[in-house]
Amino acid sequence: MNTLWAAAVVSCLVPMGTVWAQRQMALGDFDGDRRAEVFRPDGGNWWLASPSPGSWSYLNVSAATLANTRLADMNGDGKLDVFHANGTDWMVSYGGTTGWNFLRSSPLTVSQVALGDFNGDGQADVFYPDGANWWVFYSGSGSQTYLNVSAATLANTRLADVDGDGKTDVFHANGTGWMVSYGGTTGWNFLRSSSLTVSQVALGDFNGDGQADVFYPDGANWWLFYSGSGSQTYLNVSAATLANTELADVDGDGKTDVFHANGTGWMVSYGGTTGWNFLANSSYTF
Ligand SMILES: [Ca+2]
Ligand SMILES: [Ca+2]
Ligand SMILES: [Ca+2]
Ligand SMILES: [Ca+2]
Repeated sequence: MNTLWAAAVVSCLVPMGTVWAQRQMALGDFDGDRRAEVFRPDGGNWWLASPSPGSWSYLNVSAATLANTRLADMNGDGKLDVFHANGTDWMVSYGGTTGWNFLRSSPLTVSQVALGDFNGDGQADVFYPDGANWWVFYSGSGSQTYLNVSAATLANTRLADVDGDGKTDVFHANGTGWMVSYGGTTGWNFLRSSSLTVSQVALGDFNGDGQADVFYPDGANWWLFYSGSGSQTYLNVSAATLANTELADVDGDGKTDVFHANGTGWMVSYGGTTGWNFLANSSYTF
């Protein structure tokens, strides 16, 4: 597996849905050094900061915000790109530094789609579940292609590489169990019984084996379900929740870290197992 782009794709796909849309900043690897940067659109410009020391650098001029963009590696160069849907067209800014490049016309907005690499070519594809079937637009520019028949939507799924083959899988929680469709093309494969829904968990590769694990912060402790099928395993003691954290590889070792912003500073728990490591003084939060 090409871990470079896989890490980039995974790191940006974890946060989805309304929480993501309301966020003011997001983490991802924009320069291809495997370490995540902090991306912040302010409605007029895009800004980028290393988690430490956290000082902002100008990236681009654009009114696009997290509400109408998604971060993914669209051209497979190992650097995150900014995907944008305006209601009539899809477009991309490579590395967040170029102007808009046209991908295709589409009335679909970012709230209706999610990005993942379903064919494993390193380029993120656009996933669109319409309530009856799943569709994919390869590399964001391809024609609408049938992927599978399923009523599962973005509200009860998450995209991640659960089996570590380099292709994005569809993780699904229905209130009683977790299941996965490998590459989005297979039927449901049972992972484990769980009452936890996708809004309570986030996916990341905490042990660096290439398989996404399920992270569950309950307000007092962090728990992990390795590869989505393992037993509930204690990870750390922390009151930090999904609302004030984001999963990203901050130090570039291939293992997902927990980045936390508390209103006065940024900190990180490496692999989710260490105590907080101070990164920067910053009032910027999610
Ligand atoms: Ca980086
Ligand atoms: Ca790229
Ligand atoms: Ca692809
Ligand atoms: Ca996979």
